[in-house]
Amino acid sequence: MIIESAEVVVTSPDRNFVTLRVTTDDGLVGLGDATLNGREQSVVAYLAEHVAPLLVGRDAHRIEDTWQFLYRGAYWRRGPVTMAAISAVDVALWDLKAQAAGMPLYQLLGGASRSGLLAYGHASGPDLPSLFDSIRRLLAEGYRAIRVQTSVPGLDRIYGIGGPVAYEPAGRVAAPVEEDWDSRSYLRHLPGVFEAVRAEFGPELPLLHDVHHRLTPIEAARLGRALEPYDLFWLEDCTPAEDQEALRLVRQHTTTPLAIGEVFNSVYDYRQLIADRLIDYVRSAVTHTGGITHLKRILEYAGQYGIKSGIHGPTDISPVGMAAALHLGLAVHNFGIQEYMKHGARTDLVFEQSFSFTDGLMHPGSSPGLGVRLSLDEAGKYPYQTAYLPINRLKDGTLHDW
Ligand code: KDG
Ligand code: MG
Repeated sequence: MIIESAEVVVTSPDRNFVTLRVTTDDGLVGLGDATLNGREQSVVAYLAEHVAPLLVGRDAHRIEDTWQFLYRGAYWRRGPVTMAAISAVDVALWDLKAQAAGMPLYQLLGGASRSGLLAYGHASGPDLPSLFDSIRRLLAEGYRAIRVQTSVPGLDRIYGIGGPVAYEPAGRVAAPVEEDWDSRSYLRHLPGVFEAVRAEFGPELPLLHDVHHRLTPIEAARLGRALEPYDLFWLEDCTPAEDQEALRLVRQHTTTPLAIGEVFNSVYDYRQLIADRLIDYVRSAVTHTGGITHLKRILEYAGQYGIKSGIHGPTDISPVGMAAALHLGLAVHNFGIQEYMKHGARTDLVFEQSFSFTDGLMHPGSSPGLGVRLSLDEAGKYPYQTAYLPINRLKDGTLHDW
């Protein structure tokens, strides 16, 4: 199974996606998701200029060797752009190998460890009535676990809050939108929101919350403790993720489970967090952490410490990346939960998918490989559009984590 071509396809049906399309001499096509939200073109260039020419003529079966070749061979190891590019190659090769074997990919990863993957959806609203409506809509769609985000009185625009429909992380804008932040207002407001949600929806529903890296360690510790009565499934990204030591301080003060890692791209980002049991869930995306090969290693390492998966799955993970997450999640022993934000109708026409969402559980399907096909005709209708994630400023204009 020799690689004949590796082509990068950029399309923007409902948002930007970058897909690597690897074709072999036996006529198989493997797909990998290389989308890096708001920095898409950097991965396009990395793949097209530096990686695709090296893939042509290689044996597509040699997944581990290709991974090491791209990781070690670059000299400049790790980093989001490099690791997103390696992820795309890795997932495309797994897709090809499983297609060649005539099996859904999870079979090559050890087979199914469960019959379905518990998925959580995103509820949000500017006030309690609209937040409750958003939660009810997700429950009606079948979700059995819900992330709860809400506006904060006194702050005009904050990240991750949708209107009647789900929010989209990046705007199609020429420059980042500036949003507002004030940690004291947020810390005062949030516990009351969870108290109201528990009072309305009862004690059983798993509830999650994402802080988006916005608190100092001691503020995060205080929040974790204040939310303990509401029994969160997890508190995500409570402090800036690059500071692993910060989680130790949070951990000393609260038993609220902690999740982190959507901005990580290597096992080295997790080493202290896992070995010292400072977190409960690994939030990496297959698409940003070196693909199935590397995220599987991270999860196996985490599993030794009782830490589970919580693979990243917002809309900037394409259906290709989502399928990869589902195959891996179905196979690993220490699955925790899968994030699932549905894509728009145009995206579903560009990417034909075999994965399903039924009664709150996801399944990658039984098609050979990843089970996703890319329609070049549909993709060609939607050229790249400049898009950026927002930035966050305090009231005095200081740039803040978001
Ligand atoms: O690209 C950034 C988004 O994927 C991210 O902000 C979404 O925090 C997020 C989440 O947990 O899904
Ligand atoms: Mg997050």
